[in-house]
Amino acid sequence: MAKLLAAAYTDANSNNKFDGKDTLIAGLYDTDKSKDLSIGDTVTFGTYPHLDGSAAGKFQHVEKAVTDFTITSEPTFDSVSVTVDGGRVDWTITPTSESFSTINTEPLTAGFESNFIDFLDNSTPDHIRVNAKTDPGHPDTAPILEDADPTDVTHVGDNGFLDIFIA
Ligand SMILES: [Ca+2]
Ligand SMILES: [Ca+2]
Ligand SMILES: [Ca+2]
Ligand SMILES: [Ca+2]
Repeated sequence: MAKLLAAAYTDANSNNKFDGKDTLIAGLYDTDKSKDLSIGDTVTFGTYPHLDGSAAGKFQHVEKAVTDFTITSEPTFDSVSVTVDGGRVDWTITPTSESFSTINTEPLTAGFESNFIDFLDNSTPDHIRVNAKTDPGHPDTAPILEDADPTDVTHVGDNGFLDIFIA
């Protein structure tokens, strides 16, 4: 099994670790076994959640090869961004948020295909956006627009609908 380099997942068993009980949103795997992120690695798409962590839909593309990438590793911004056919996929951790995005880069339809943000500091309500783009992940649902209720005490801090792992 190729090494996992980054993952966005729903932490179904609430242990803050990606394991067999969890649901993969999208993972980045060291397919060429170079031991680091390189051209030739692979994005594996999975399913995406609602804000309450329940299943919302599925990315219809299963895998995409990495054709370019950017790694940013700073104390306040830890991010992996890869280019695949039809767009870009980003995993990001900051001291105040975790986020995952799939971004369509076709000239006529450019923009977020999906965007999931878990704010850890309660500065902004957690939110999910899924749009009807067909790349890079190809969501199988109608567009989704969910914002956590700022008064909902179950939606403060680090929530399990989205956790980000960066190796
Ligand atoms: Ca887990
Ligand atoms: Ca590699
Ligand atoms: Ca949160
Ligand atoms: Ca989280």
